[in-house]
Amino acid sequence: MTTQKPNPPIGTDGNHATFCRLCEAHCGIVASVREGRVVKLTPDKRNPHSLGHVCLKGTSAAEITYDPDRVLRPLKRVGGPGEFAPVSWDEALDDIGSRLKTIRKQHGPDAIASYLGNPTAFASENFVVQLELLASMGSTRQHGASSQDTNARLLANYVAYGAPWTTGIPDLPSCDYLIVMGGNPMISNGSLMWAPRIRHDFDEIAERGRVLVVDPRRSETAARYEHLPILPNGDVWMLLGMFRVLQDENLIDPDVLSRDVVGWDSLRLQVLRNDVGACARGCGVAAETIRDVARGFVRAKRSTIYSRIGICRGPYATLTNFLVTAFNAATGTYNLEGGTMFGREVFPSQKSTVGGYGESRSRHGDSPSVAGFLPSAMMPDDILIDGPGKVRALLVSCGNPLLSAPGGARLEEALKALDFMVSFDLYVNETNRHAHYILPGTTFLERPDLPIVGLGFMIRPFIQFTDAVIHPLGEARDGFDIYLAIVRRMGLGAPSASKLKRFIGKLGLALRPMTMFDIGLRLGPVGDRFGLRKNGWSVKKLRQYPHGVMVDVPHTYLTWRKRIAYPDQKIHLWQPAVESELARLFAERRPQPRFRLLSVRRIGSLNSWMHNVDRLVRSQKPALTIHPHDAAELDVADGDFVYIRTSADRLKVPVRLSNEVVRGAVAYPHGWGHSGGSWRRANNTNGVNINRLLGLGLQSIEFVSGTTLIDGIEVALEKASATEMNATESAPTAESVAA
Ligand SMILES: Nc1nc2c(c(=O)[nH]1)N[C@H]1C(S)=C(S)[C@@H](COP(=O)(O)OP(=O)(O)OC[C@H]3O[C@@H](n4cnc5c(=O)[nH]c(N)nc54)[C@H](O)[C@@H]3O)O[C@H]1N2
Ligand SMILES: Nc1nc2c(c(=O)[nH]1)N[C@H]1C(S)=C(S)[C@@H](COP(=O)(O)OP(=O)(O)OC[C@H]3O[C@@H](n4cnc5c(=O)[nH]c(N)nc54)[C@H](O)[C@@H]3O)O[C@H]1N2
Ligand code: SF4
Ligand SMILES: [Mo]
Repeated sequence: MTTQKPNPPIGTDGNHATFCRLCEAHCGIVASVREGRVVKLTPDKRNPHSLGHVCLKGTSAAEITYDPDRVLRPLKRVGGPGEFAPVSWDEALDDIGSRLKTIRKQHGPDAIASYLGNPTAFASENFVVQLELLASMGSTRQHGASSQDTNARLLANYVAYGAPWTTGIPDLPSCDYLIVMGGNPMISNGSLMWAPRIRHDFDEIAERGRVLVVDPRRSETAARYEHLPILPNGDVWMLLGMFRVLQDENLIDPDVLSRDVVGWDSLRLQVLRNDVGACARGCGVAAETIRDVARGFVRAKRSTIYSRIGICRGPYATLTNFLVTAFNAATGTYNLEGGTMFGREVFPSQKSTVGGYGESRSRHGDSPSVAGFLPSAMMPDDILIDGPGKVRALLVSCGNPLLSAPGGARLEEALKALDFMVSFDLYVNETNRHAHYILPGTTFLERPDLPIVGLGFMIRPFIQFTDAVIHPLGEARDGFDIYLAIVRRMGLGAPSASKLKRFIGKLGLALRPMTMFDIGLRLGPVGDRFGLRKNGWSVKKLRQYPHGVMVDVPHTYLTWRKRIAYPDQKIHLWQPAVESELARLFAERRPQPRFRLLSVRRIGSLNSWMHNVDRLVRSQKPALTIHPHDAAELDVADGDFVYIRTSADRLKVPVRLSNEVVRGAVAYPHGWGHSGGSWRRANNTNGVNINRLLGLGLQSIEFVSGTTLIDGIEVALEKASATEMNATESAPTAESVAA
C-alpha cells in the first residue's frame, strides 16, 4: 500500500482530499483551503477509484457552501409562507420537541410523518438516523423520493430475493454484453451501482463486446453506444419477448433452472401466452431485433441487464424490474464474473430475513409500504382528510416534494393545513417555505463521511473516510446532533428503532452512526478485528489514507446465494405479485396514447436543487423535446410554445425539435419551476414544474409499489396561439395555468 499524506486539520490551509457527495458516484476531489475558506475544488487524481473523474456539479459545490442565499441560522415562521425570523437553536429545539411531543400524545405516533429527500442519503450519519427517527417515535408514516425513483426496483428485489435492498448490479470490469434499460449513466453517473468512471467502463465493454441502450430517447448514453429505441413503458413486452426466445430456442440451461431459481414453470406458462411478434407490437421493437438481442445475450455469457429509473415509474414498473432480474437469473448470469453481481460489502454480512414489504400502508388507498416507504402521491390525502390517523406534523429532510413529487396544488394545500412542519435544509425552498421551522444543515465540505450509499453497491471494492474540510458555517449543524436534541426533548432517548440503542440513549449515551460504521468496518471482511488482523482497516487507519484505498472483498459469483433471504437461497421467479401484475398487463386494452411525457436529466442540474449556481444554470434553457414529424403535425417550429396538458394541470413550454425522441414521446427536464424560495438565482430561471402534470391518489400510482407514474404518462399537446406566444416572450417566466 503506497503511503498517503494525511489531510491538514479541519479548516486549516492546504489541500484536503475528500469526496463529492452530490450523487452516487462519490468522485474524489481535492479541496484547497486558503485563509480558512475553500477556494477551489479539483479532481483527485490520486483517488484510486475515481482516478480524477469529476463533473461540473462537483467542482461547483463550494458555491453552495458559500451561497449568500443559504440558511445559516434556525428559522421560525412568523407570518405567511416564506416569512421567517432567525431564532436560537435552543428556542427552536425546545419548541419543536414540545410541539411534536404534544401531537404524538394527543393524536398518536402516526400523526407525525416524514419525507426523506434524495440528499438525505448522501450524509451517512443523517441517513441512518433519518431511517430510524420516525421508528423511534413509533410512527410508520415515512415517505420520500423513493416512490419517485426506486420503489419498483425495491419491490422487485423483495419478490425475487426476499429482501428489498439486495440489488443485482452489473460486473462492469469483466462484462462483454451489457444491456442498459432505462438509465442514462453518461449524465446521471449511474445509480444503484458505484462506478465513478462509468464512461471508461462502458467504453471498454463496447470495445470487447456490446453496450445496448434501450430507451425511447437517444440519450447521451444511447448516442455514445448502440441505441435501441423503444416505446415508453414498452420494456415489459420486450422482456417477455426475450423470454419467449429463450423458451422457443431452448436457450436456458436446465442446471440453472434446477439450481438457481424456483418458479420457472409458472412463469414459463405466462411467457408462452404471447409470441415474439405480439411482444414486438407491445414495445415497438422489431421481432427480429428482440431475437437477436436475446440470442446475443446468451451467447456472450458474460452478460447482464442493468436497469434504472426509466423502467421504475411506469404502470408496470414492478413487473418490468422483476423481469430484468428474472432474465438475468434464468440465463445464469449470477454464476460468473462479468455477469450480475451483488455489491461487495465491507460490513459483516448479515443473514437477511424475508421482509420489507407492506409493514405499513397509506392511510388512504391502503397502498403498501416498500422498504418502509409509503407513496408520496397519497401524502396530501393522508394530511388533508379528517379522521383517525390523520397526519398533522411533517418532518422534511433534504427534500422539495412540491417540485419533485406529485401533488401540485393539493400538496401545497396539504402543507398549509399541517399543524406543524419542520424542514432540515440548506435553503428556503418551494416546500419548506410552508414549514414552521427550518433547521440549517451542513454541506458535504462541512461534515465527516464514509460513502455509505456506495458501499452497498460496490463493483470494485473501495473505501474512503473523510473528515470535514472546514467547520460548519454560521450555525449549521450535523443531522445527528439535531435529531438527538429533538428526540431527547420528546423524552424518547436516542433516535433509533432498536430497543437496545434507545435504552443506551436514555442513559444519555448516544452511539454516533460513525462509531457504528467503524465497528462494522472493523468486524467486516477487511476490518482490523480490533487489532487481531494486522493489515485490516478502521476509520482511524483510513484517516492516514485520505484519498481512499482499494480493498480486497471477494466477488459474489460463488457466494451470491448467501444474499438471498428466502430459506431455499434461490431466486424466486413466481410470487402472487408477479401473477397478479401479469394478469393486469394481459387484460389491459388501452390504446397507445398519442403523446407521452418523459423526464430528462442534465449534467448541470441535480433534481430540484442546484439551480442557484449561476455557472450551472446560465446555459440551461428547459424546453420540450419533440420529434420533428410530431411537431409538423402540430404545426410548431423550434422555439414555438405549446400547451402540455393532463387532467391535473396545463403548462406552457417552448419546444425543441429533435429526432432523439421516438415519435409520440416528448421529453422535459424535471426539477424546474422555482418560485418563493430563498434561492434568488433559481427563482430567476425559466422552466416549469412538470410534476404539476402528474395525477394524485390511487389513479396516479402503480398500486403494488406505490410508484408515482412519471415516465410515459399520457399528455395532450396544443399549439399556443401567436398572441399567447408573444405574451410569454415579453414575460419569460414559467407559467402554469389551471386547466
Ligand atoms: N418528473 C420527475 N420528477 C422527479 C424525477 C424525475 O426524473 N422526473 N426524479 C425523482 C428522483 S430520482 C428524485 S431522487 C427526487 C428528488 O427529489 P427530492 O428528494 O425532494 O430532492 P430535491 O428536489 O432535489 O430537493 C433536495 C433538497 O435538499 C436540500 N439539500 C441538499 N443537500 C443537502 C444537505 O446536505 N443537507 C440538507 N439538510 N439539505 C440538503 C436542497 O436544498 C433541496 O431543498 O425527484 C424525483 N422527481
Ligand atoms: N446530472 C444529474 N445526475 C443525477 C441526477 C440529476 O438530477 N442530475 N439525479 C440522481 C438521481 S436522484 C437518480 S435516481 C439517478 C437516476 O439515474 P438514471 O436512472 O440514469 O436516470 P436518468 O438519467 O433520468 O435516465 C433514465 C432514462 O430512462 C429513459 N426512459 C424513460 N422512460 C423509459 C421507458 O419506458 N423505457 C426505457 N427503457 N427507458 C425509459 C429516459 O429517456 C432516460 O434516458 O441520477 C442521479 N444522478
Ligand atoms: S459525478 Fe456526482 S459525485 Fe462525481 S463530481 Fe459529479 S456530482 Fe459529484
Ligand atoms: Mo433519485
